[in-house]
Amino acid sequence: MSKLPPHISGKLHLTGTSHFIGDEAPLPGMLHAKCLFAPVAHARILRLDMSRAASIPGIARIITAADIPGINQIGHVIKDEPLFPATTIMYAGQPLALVLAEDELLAEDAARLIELEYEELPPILEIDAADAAAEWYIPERKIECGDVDKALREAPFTLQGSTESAGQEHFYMEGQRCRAVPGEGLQLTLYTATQSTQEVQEVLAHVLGVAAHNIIVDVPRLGGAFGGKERAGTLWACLAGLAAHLTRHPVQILLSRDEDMRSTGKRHPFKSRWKAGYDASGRISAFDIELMSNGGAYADLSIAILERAMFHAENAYHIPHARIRGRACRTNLPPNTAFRGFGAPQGIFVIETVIERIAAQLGLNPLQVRQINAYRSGDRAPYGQTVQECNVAALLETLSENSSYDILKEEVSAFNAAHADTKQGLGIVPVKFGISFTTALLNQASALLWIYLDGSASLTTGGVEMGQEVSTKCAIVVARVLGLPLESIRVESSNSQRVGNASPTAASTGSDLNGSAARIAAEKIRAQLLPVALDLLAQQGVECPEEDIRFEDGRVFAASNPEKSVAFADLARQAYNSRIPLAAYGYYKTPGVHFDRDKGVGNPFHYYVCGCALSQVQIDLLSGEHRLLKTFIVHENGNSLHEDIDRGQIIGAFVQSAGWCTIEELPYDAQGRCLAVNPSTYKIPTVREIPELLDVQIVPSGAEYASVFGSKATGEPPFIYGLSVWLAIQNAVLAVNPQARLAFPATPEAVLLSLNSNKER
Ligand code: LUZ
Ligand code: MOS
Repeated sequence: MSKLPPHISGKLHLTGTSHFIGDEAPLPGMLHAKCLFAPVAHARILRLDMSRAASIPGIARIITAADIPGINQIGHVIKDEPLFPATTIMYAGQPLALVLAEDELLAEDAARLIELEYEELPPILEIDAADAAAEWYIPERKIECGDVDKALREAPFTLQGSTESAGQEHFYMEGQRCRAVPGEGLQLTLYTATQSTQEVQEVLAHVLGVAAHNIIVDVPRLGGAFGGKERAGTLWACLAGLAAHLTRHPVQILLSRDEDMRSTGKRHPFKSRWKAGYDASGRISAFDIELMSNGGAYADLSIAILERAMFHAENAYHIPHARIRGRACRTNLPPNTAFRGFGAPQGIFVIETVIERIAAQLGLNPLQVRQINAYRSGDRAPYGQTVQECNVAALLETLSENSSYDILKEEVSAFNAAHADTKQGLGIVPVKFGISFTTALLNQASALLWIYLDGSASLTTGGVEMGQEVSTKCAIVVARVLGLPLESIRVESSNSQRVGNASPTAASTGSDLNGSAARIAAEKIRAQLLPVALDLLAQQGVECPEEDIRFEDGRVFAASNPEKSVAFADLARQAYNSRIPLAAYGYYKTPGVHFDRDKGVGNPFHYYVCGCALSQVQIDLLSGEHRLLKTFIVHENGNSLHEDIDRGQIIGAFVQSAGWCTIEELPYDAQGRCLAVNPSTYKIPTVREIPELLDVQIVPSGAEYASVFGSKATGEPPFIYGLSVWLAIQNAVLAVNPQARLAFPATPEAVLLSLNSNKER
C-alpha cells in the first residue's frame, strides 16, 4: 500500500460531492441556449429566417451574427474564425444561431423551426485535396540539419514510404458547457469548461466590445479535457457570454454528447511521405519527411500542433541529416484541435514505422535498431537543442530485462509456428517528449496564496483542475515549503480575478508552471513569517539564526532545539497582530526556452521526458480482433511530487492511446458529417482493453534541472506508449503476410484487410 496521501478530489468524487459546471440549481430567470447547427460542410448562406421560431411562446430571444456588439471573431493565434459565420458555412455542425428559452427542450424545438436556405459549395475533406489546392493556414514550415540529399545519396540503403494516422474524439466525460451570469454594469461571470481562463476572457471581451476586466472566468474543475478544452471551449463560452450580455439574464449552454461530437474538432489526422538512408547495422544517417495535417475549417492550434509533430519527427533517435517539412491544411471539418500529445504522437508514429521497416529489411531485431539509433547525451536534435539526461538506450535495456524480451520473442515465434488461426506480435516504442510550450511566451504562471489567522491556507493558481490533480500537486508544494498538512491547504477554482493572464493548463506543464509559482509564493510567505517566528521562539528562550528555523508538521522550531516550538496557527495570528502580510503572489517563468520559427532553430524545451513500452498482442485471423496480452512500461520520471498520481497518468495515457491506435474510428459522409457521434458507434477503451499484465516501472531520477522539487511533467509523454500496441498488431499481421500494409487505427476490419493486402508499406 502506498504511503502517499490520497489526492484531494478523491473523497469528493467518491461521495458524489465534487461540483461540476451546471451542477448547481438553475438561477432565477436563467435561460437555456440551444444552437442551430450547419447541416453541411460548405455552403453560402442565402437566408436565415427566425420569424417562425421566434413566434413560439417561451422563446426569449434568437441571436445571430448581426447581434454581435464587438467583433465577430474568436480566432486566437490566427484570427480566421467567426463566432457565427456571416456568409459562408465552413463545417457541418457549425453554430449558425442561438435560441434562448426558459426550457431547454423548447429552445431545441425552436432551433428546428429556423429556416435556413443555402447554396452548397464543394467541400474539401481530405488532406490530399487540401494540400493540392494549397489550402494552408500559413506557408510550409521547415526544420533542417546536415546535408540530407548528400547523405541519402551516400547511404548504403534507402527506403521510402508514406504513413497515415487518424483523428480521435476527446470523449471527455463532461461535455462542452458554460454558465454565464451577469453582474453589475457590464460585468459577466463565466463558469465555463475551459483550460484557458485567459483566452475566454480576452476573446469574449473582443466579441462584446468591452474591457477585459468586465469578464470574470471561473473554472471550479473539469470533468476531463485532454486538450479538447484548451481552446475549443472558447466558442461555447462566447455564445453563452454573448447571450447573457444581450439579455442580462443568466444563460447556460450544455452540449449533448451528440452535439459535442458532431460540432467540436478532434485530434489531427496526419499524412506523411518520407525517405530514410541507413547502413547495414540499421543506423539511420538521413531522414527526409513531409508532414501534412488535416486542420479543419479554422486554424485553431493547428500551427503549434504541426510544429510539435515536427519537433518529434525523429523521436528518440539521433539522425545527423534530417529535413522535416510541415504543412497544416484547411478542410471543411470542425476545427481540429489540441489533444494529449499535441502532434507528437502523429510525428513519432511515422519514425517508428520507419524503424520497423528498416529492421525488417535488414532482418535485425527492432529493439537493437532502436538502441543503435538512440540519442546519447550531448547529441543535437534537428532543431539544434542539445539533448541531455535522455537515457533511452538504458531505459530500453531495462524494458528488455523487465519483459524478458529474448524469451518473449522465442515464445511468440513458437506460438505463431504452432497456431494457424491466431498470431502474436510484439511492439516496442521509446519516447523522448519535449516539455514546455513551444510558444515560449506561454511558459509563465502565477499563484496567489493567503494564510488565514487560524493557519489555514487558500491557494489560487492559473492551473485548471481536470482530473490530473494539478491541485493536489500544487498543495503538496505549498505544504512542503510551509510544513503544513495537506488538509490545511484549500486549492481554489482557477479564476481570472485572483490569477489573471494565465496560460492554458496544457502541454503537460500544469504542475511544473503552477507548482513553481506556488512554491515562490509560499517561500515569500515563509520569509515574511521568519522574523515573527524568531520572536516567538525567543520568548520561549530559544535563540537561533534564521537558517536553523524549520517549518514542519504544522509547527515552527529551531533545528537545534526541536522540543520547543510554535504552532503555525499561532505564528499566523501573531504575524497578523504585528501587521505582517499573510499573502503572497508568486510568479514563475521557465528559463532558457526560445525558438526561431523562420530559421527552425532554438531551444524550445526546458527538458525531455523519456521512457519506453513493449506490448504483446494476439490477433484472431478469422475475426480480425486483437487481445492485448502484456504491456511493460519503463518511465523516467524525475523526483515525483506524487507517484500514484503519475502512475495514474501513465496508465490513463497508455490506454487512451491504445484506443486511438486500435478501436476509435471517425467515419464522415461526403458532406463532412461525422457519423460516429455517440458511444453506440464510437468505441473508447474500457476495462476489457486493459492488458492482462500491465507492468509499469517508474524510474526516479532526481531531476533537479527539470521542475519544481526536481519533478517532471507526466500528462502527455506516456501517450506515446500506446503506439506499441499498433506496432505489435502489425508484427502479428506480418507473421502471416510479410507484404501486409496495416491501416491506422488497427480495427478488426483493418487487420482483416491487411492480411490480404500486398502493397508497399
Ligand atoms: N499547447 C500549446 C500545447 O499552445 N503549445 C504547446 O506546445 C503544447 N504542447 C502540448 C499541448 N498543448
Ligand atoms: Mo493539451 S493537448 O491541452 O496539453
